Amino acid sequence: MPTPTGLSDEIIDALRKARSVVVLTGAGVSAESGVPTFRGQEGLWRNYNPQELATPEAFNKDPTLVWEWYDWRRGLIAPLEPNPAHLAIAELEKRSPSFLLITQNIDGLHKKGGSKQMLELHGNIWNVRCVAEGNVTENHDVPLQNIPPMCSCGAMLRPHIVWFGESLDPHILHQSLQAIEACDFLIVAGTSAVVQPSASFPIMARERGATVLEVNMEPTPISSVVNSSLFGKAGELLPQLVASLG
Ligand code: BJW
Repeated sequence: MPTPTGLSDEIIDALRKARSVVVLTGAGVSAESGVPTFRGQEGLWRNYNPQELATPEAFNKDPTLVWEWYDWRRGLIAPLEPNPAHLAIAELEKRSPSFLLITQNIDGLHKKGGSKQMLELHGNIWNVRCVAEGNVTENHDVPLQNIPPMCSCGAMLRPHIVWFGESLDPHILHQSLQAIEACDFLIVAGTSAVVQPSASFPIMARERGATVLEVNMEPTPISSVVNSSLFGKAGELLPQLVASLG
């Protein structure tokens, strides 16, 4: 397998020697599996901008509309399989003395691809939460039997997903920050790096002295911060990167 163009021996060596590796992923890592990216054109549903639907205000105003959007997305995602990017990340986990995957993705494909040490920063599309009691359960119905789905207590269920303006799970955020502060190599793959707080993770890791490598189709706001950027498909570059470790 060829070494990715633009990847220096120094970066490969730093990854080989790293004691603690963190990978931060975004929607671009699932794009080659067929999951529409959040900000790409193919993610549009009935001409709604996802940023208008992924808010507590949108859900409070029209839970049926928001659930119809999620029902559509669950139907899209259900038959999809992990791609070589997911598999390369799972392989890197096996080779690293200490490893954490922090994903912004809600599609569950990393787990399907074999990743184990993993935090889902923005939740999971297959989990639902009771709006009254707050308890989280798995729901794999495709399509949903009722929209909106209801809890046995009589209250409505909502997707267990972090929407704009909502706080991340403090425990997951704390664990993520600890790993970012302790890592010596961070790979940031397939994210536009505009959503906080995860957009700050590469900056924090750089400030702590970690080597930061970006993998994306195009430059992002963090391209000027990282040690190196590889531009191309994550499903091609990440397997090449892992293979180059020998
Ligand atoms: C490929 C590829 C291939 C394609 N190979 N690459 C500080 C300043 C300003 C604002 C804020 C701030 N702190 C908080 C905020 C507000 C807000 C925020 O960040 N807004 C910004 C947009 C400005 N953040 C929040 O509200 C967060 N909450 C929070 O911080 O609470 C405290 C607080 C609140 C308010 C104010 C201050 C503090 C919560 C954020 C939750 C985000 N949730 C979402 C929606 C989930 C719903 C759902 O999906 O159903 O999560 S937003 C959406 O963006 C989704 C994603 O996980 C997330 C990141 O997107 P991602 O993954 O980067 O995808 P894309 O589509 O943007 O990019 C894809 C990339 O892949 C592109 O770069 C392509 O080039 C690339 N690509 N194919 C490699 N094959």
